[in-house]
Amino acid sequence: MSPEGTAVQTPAPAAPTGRRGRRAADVPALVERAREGDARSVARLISLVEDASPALREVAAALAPHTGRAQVLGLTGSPGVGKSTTTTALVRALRARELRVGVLAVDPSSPFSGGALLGDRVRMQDHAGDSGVYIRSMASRGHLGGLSWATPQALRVLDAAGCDVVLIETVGVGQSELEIASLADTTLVLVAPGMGDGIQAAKAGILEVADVFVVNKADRDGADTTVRDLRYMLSLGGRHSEAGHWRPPIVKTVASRDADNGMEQVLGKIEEHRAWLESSGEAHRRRTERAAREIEAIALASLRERMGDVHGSAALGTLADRVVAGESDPFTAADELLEQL
Ligand SMILES: Nc1nc2c(ncn2[C@@H]2O[C@H](COP(=O)(O)OP(=O)(O)O)[C@@H](O)[C@H]2O)c(=O)[nH]1
Ligand SMILES: [Mg+2]
Repeated sequence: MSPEGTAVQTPAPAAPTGRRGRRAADVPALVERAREGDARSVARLISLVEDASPALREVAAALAPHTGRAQVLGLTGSPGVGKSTTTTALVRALRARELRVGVLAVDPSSPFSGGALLGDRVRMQDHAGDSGVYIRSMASRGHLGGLSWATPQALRVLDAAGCDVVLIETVGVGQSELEIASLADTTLVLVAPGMGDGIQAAKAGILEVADVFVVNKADRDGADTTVRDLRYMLSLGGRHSEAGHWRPPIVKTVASRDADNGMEQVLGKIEEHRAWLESSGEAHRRRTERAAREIEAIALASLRERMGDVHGSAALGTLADRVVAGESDPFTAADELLEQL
């Protein structure tokens, strides 16, 4: 893997739709090189899936036999809690264990929002010269969270490329934390003292998605109060209190420190969670659920595309006219539309 190839730190393309007008890809060769660790091929494959290029199906089929090995870790939490800093620190800790690591940074805010995204990218550059790390910023393409389409495919690329661990960073806003939880084997929810996160977490249903709570910025006042708040909320019940269920541990970290920053403890809890996932059968359940969601998202996108065709041929318009005229009802019309597909 060459250093320039490792700088997979391509900014999100501004255009909302795919096709970069490149020559057709030699997919089998790209997959072969990606599996040998060529970062440029990994980057190219991610671009192909991200752009929903015509080669997408061929890429997906070529990757399939080589996937299912990577451990997927999701990091979510409010802006500013330290997700990018923690991601960087975890990458360092995982690299110290000689594991190959992939990072997908998904920022649902526009690439034009500047500051935060740029900051993320600069910090991530810490690892840009390291040949065992792939880092990729994902565009969110406008739709909420942006995870449902391209991220699972990018994940497959990194998995097939031999990453032992893939970290997905996403801002915890509504839908996206649910999406990340469905993608990840283990979801880390980050909170920080003094951000009102405790209350926020309860509101946003973050308690339900957290496998491990990380109270970052533990060098600041109020970290113990935050831990106590979280512990109290966990004691109130929810799925975690059922017998045999995983109880999310709470770990304090100072991600911005180079040493003694809590990352070893975080990795320890992730390992415990992984063991629980395997022994409880939950690992298989989550992976099946993940595949089902992927299939569903692709099927829905395909359905919508075909409805567009119907729209083009005016069939949808005709049905709509009949509903407006009271000659049909929307349910009957929808059945008719589906039959025509
Ligand atoms: N004091 C302190 N600051 C931190 C810590 N972790 C991150 N930060 C700072 O918090 C700010 C936001 O961090 P960032 O990782 O970009 O947060 P993100 O928006 O969640 O990705 C940055 O200025 C970091 O340097 C920490 O443990 N302690
Ligand atoms: Mg960030």
